[in-house]
Amino acid sequence: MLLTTQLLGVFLRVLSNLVLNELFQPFLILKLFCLINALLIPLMTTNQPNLLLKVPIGLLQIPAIAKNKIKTGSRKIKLSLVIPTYNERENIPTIVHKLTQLLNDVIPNAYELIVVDDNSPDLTWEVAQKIKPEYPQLQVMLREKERGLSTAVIRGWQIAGGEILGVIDADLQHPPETILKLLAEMERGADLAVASRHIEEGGVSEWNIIRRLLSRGAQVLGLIILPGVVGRVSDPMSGYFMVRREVLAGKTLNPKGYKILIEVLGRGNIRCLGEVGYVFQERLEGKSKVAWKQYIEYLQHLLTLRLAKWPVGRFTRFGIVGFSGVFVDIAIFYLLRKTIGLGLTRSAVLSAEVGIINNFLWNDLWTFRDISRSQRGWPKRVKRLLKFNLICLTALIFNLLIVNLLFNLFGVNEYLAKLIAIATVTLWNFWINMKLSWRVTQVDK
Ligand SMILES: Nc1nc2c(ncn2[C@@H]2O[C@H](COP(=O)(O)OP(=O)(O)O)[C@@H](O)[C@H]2O)c(=O)[nH]1
Ligand SMILES: [Mg+2]
Repeated sequence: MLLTTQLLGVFLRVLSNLVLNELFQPFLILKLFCLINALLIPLMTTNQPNLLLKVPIGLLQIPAIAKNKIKTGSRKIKLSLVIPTYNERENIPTIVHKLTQLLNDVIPNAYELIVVDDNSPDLTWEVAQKIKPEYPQLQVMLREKERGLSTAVIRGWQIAGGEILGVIDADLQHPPETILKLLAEMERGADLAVASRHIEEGGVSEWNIIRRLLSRGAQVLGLIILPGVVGRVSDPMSGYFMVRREVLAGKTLNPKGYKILIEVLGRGNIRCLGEVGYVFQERLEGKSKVAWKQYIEYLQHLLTLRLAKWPVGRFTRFGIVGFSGVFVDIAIFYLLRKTIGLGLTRSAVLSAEVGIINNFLWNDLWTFRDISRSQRGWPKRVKRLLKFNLICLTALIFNLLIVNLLFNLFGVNEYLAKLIAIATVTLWNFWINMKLSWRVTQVDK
């Protein structure tokens, strides 16, 4: 396509030159020479074996249609496998060799290996460049301005030509043979195929108890903060997987640290999942780059994804409605006490109930209107009101418990204790009501 446009451009320019030539005959040959050069030089350079891939800049977004079709010409790429590297000069020739052997058997010419190196001090990228003539499927990207495993993988995917995007560590801790099983899962229709240490045929080689605990601890933490994401696969910490381009296309990714799979699970439209077992091998060459920083980044990453999934608009409306309820409650309390002269407890109970009904109506008409509209009819509305009432009652009990606990047991200032209780109870109220009173699964079809 680009070639056609370029040729058309040249044709038009030549044509205009010919017209101009009527006036400037002596320059024609020189101009033609320059134009042919302008066309040929970029074509020649993209075919140069020692050319590094251009590092994409800007947002971490995967295009829906592969951008590097020019490079690969008519060759259709099925799999683009990124190999992120940092100080892996001893490992890179072996992993490239093994992967090439395996993939040449099943999808010759229909795959590419993309090494993304973050300017390793041991010059891994240079080693990869040197072996390129032996491996026509190999390409190398050298990043000098960015650092980090997850972003390296995405930068590689951004320029990839395949419909399936994959990642594998360079250090041979991910057995290359498993790549074929992953590919088979994708060919069976999976949107995401993950190599897992925690299913049959999976495991870790010689991990000590601390390392096992840290790995499992990270998984449990993920399950607490992001159950709907982390709980979808048995090994959410895996860095060895394949994903279909279309499930990520157009999404803005924002991973921190090492756990790219969590980002893919959290932001991708993944319906069909496949898992294959593998044993995480010991490193023979080079060193792991994992440090405490990666654990902090992991926690940050989980929280960022949690926030991105939080229904901010709905929660804001719920908060505003809750605030309006306070005024209704106080106004009714005042009326009952001053004008009717009702007793304190009765006034408090009645006014609280009016406040609850006020909140219910606004939430039903505004906060959750999309859901209540599809669950019409008074019986359903009354059911929602009863649930809402019940949840508010549990919230009141919680409120009392928290204030007492903070004030009496931990000696927290009573107003601060009350504020903490209100914040906690509002969150609880919102969440439980969303899950029970205005449940999306009850929507009438
Ligand atoms: N491009 C890039 N690759 C990295 C970075 N950190 C680690 N890697 C690569 O990611 C893979 C896994 O890293 P490693 O330190 O072995 O993690 P571990 O196996 O969990 O200990 C290896 O291929 C590393 O070379 C980084 O900052 N940038
Ligand atoms: Mg490793």
